[in-house]
Amino acid sequence: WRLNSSFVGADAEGVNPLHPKILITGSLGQLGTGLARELRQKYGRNNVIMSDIIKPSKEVKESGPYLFADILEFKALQEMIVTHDIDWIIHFSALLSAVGENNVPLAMRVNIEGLHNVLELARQYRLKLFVPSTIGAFGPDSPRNPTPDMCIQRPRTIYGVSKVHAELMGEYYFHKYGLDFRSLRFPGVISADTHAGGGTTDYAVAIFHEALRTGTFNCYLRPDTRMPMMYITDCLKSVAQFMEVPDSDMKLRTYNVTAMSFTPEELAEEVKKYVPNFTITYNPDGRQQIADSWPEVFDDHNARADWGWKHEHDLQAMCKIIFDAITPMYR
Ligand code: AKB
Repeated sequence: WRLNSSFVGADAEGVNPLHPKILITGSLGQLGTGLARELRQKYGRNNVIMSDIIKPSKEVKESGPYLFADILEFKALQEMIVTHDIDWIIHFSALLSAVGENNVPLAMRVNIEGLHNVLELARQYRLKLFVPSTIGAFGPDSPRNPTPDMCIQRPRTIYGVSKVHAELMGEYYFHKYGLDFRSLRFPGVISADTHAGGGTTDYAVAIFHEALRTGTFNCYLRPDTRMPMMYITDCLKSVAQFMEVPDSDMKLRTYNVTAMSFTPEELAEEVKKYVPNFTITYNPDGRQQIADSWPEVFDDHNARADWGWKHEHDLQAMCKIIFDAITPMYR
């Protein structure tokens, strides 16, 4: 990434606070399509541009603007920001925990170099920047139950290290340059219609379709592995809400948010209510070690107190919504 000093001081005059123009990077991952839908409802279809390096489906193409954007190409991103008059970046491009461990050099490029590019562009063009963080930003030395916003963060995955780096860099840019950097630390996010892809919490996404398709599920974690989780609708709502929080209400730039905590065993019990003959087996692999270093219960009381964060779905409500939605697909 390169600094282009001629743009330092460029400002975002003319930003319409009611209709900001938003660029979502890595938008074909688990969260991008849903967030684009939510933000387009609020700010207008053409004000939210989805981007990624993969070919979009017909539905994505028809839903609103979509552009090719490689997070590693500074100039191309710069051109996109100028041409499309971008006010906010939602930076979703990242390799998740398990897949990152399998390709550390790529994770460093995407998660660290990519972040440097958007940080610098956000500074130069005075954009509001959201970068998700994660329970993976904590490690074996952090308190695990509960894990507060402020505590030791010494993660042991490249994903976690890159997210701590993002938190620190974003906060540094906020203090040094006044960049409007915002970050939420998400737990495992559970969705039924989008794939997670490469995470440690993904068993809780895969289990629903597997249960209906085969009646069984082979879990890569031990039955008692407790991790914080959240239904995707709550997650997307937290981002949309957080982007609008006035500066004066934000005591932190990076907040924990969560909804529930459960183990594979507890989730399997819930699944059995909808798939009575369901059976689960446990074959822990390398992801167990990652999960064992992560929070079991997340403390998000600061988000609740400072800007009114409130989840809607607990384990029971989430399972009902998911099974109601996907069971007809298997009849
Ligand atoms: C992962 O498991 O890597 C992600 C996360 C918790 O950030 N879902």
